[in-house]
Amino acid sequence: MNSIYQNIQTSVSKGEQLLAVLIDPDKMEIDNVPSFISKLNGSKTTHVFVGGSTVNEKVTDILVEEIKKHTNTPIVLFPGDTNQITDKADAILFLSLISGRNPEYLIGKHVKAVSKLKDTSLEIISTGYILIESGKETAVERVTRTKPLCQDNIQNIVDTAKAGEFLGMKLIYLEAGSGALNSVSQDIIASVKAQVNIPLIVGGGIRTEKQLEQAYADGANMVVIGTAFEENESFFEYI
Ligand code: 1GP
Repeated sequence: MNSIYQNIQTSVSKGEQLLAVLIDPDKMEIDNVPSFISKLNGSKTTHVFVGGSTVNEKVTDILVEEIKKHTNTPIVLFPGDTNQITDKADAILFLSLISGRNPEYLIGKHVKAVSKLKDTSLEIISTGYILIESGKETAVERVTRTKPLCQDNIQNIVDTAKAGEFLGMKLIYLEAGSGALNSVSQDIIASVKAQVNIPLIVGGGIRTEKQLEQAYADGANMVVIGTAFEENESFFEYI
């Protein structure tokens, strides 16, 4: 069976556009999962991401189990902390917050995760996670106690992404933060795409079909959307 990462690489080589719908366990009622996932199944969603900044123990496990009952779409953990690791998902983004300088989010949490991960069959996908300033303080900034990179210093963002690639990371994720006022700019996406040779994920503050199409046109291989679906499930009809 092809791995999720290999499938992403194949899609990228064919120029296919990938869409991940982010489900935050803190915001999704279990009873709402069947109807939400049935809309997701009828859309062009390619991946389900599950994760949040602050989620209580076991909640992710129960949610992923329920989602799995209703879809064959790959479920990828996008964890804010080690308590969101569950074997019921298919893969995990092993995120290192390379925009920040908090050792806990660069390597500390990862060491703590190993005892959990070694008992799972999760596919582990090393991901360089880059938080970019977006007009207001986001949960990622608050929880990780790191500062996002300035939108104006594009060279610094490109160099950070390139350093992630040189470190052997498999994906770069440009993150404006959930509910961001300003999504990652066109210049940033295009500049990173031009310099980096691994698949590029972009998320945060993307709320319209036009923004989604623009992000692909600028070079995003995968776009992540959470808030727009949380606020209005009929957004599935437009994608
Ligand atoms: C957040 O990039 C994701 O980590 C999605 O952001 O909720 O703003 O779509 P939104």
